[in-house]
Amino acid sequence: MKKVLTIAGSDSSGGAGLQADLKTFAASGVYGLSVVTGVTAQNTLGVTGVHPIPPDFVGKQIEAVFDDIEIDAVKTGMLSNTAIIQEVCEKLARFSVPQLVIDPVMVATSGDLLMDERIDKVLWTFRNLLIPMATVLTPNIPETEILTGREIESIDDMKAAAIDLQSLGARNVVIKGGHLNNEGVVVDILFDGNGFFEYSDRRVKTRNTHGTGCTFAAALAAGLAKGLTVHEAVGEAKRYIRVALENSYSVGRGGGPPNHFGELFRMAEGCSGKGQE
Ligand code: PXL
Repeated sequence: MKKVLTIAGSDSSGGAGLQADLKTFAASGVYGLSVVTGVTAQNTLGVTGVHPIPPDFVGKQIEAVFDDIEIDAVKTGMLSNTAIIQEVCEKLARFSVPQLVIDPVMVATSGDLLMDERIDKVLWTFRNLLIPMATVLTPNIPETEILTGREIESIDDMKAAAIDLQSLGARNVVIKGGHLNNEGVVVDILFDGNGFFEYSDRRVKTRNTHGTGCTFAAALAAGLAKGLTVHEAVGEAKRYIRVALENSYSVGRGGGPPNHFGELFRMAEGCSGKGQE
């Protein structure tokens, strides 16, 4: 069985972060491992606290995993400050990681900041240490705007930003277009350094989108671990997230998670089959 490690934060509401990653790995038929970078106190209404793990203990977890277990792919999520990012980069450089998906998480779906440092202070480390290690970098539009300083209002803007990000050293860049206001359609783009692929899909109408970014990146890492090409793994991750959104359900009073086992549990209680409004 392929083994995929997430290096991410805990979401107490279970829809995002490492909980989303581990559920996605299980649903994708790979063995999931987790290195915890921080703990969030949150529910479907918002984040009430972020408690980063001391960087050396993040490093200790990574060492413990790699000293014993052969890992086929790694996915990173919430890395809340410069010291944690530096520690993760240092350790990942030491152990050889065949496939590395970097989800440059900074802000939760609820709009709450997931860092305990100002974003402008961690930007250098993100751009110069972390991004150059990526097999695939998976920013959404707000993250792309922060990372590139560009305003993104069109697919052409997304493509220009993808070229910028790829020139920082990421081998492939997927920019997720969900935040762009395209009537009923979501277009994601992949730039592999040579050319662009566009993935166009109808928008699933649901407010249960908490953790979709984590889930997409985790599905992508699982696909790469299983030997899919980047292009195939992006397509497969998009299909997975669509089914998860179509079968999502509300677990609290705010936006719920996608249904990570959407394919298995289409009949889940409270599940409309089309994603709840
Ligand atoms: O979706 C971004 C994200 C990443 N990691 C953690 C989160 C969230 C969003 O809520 O809680 C731990």
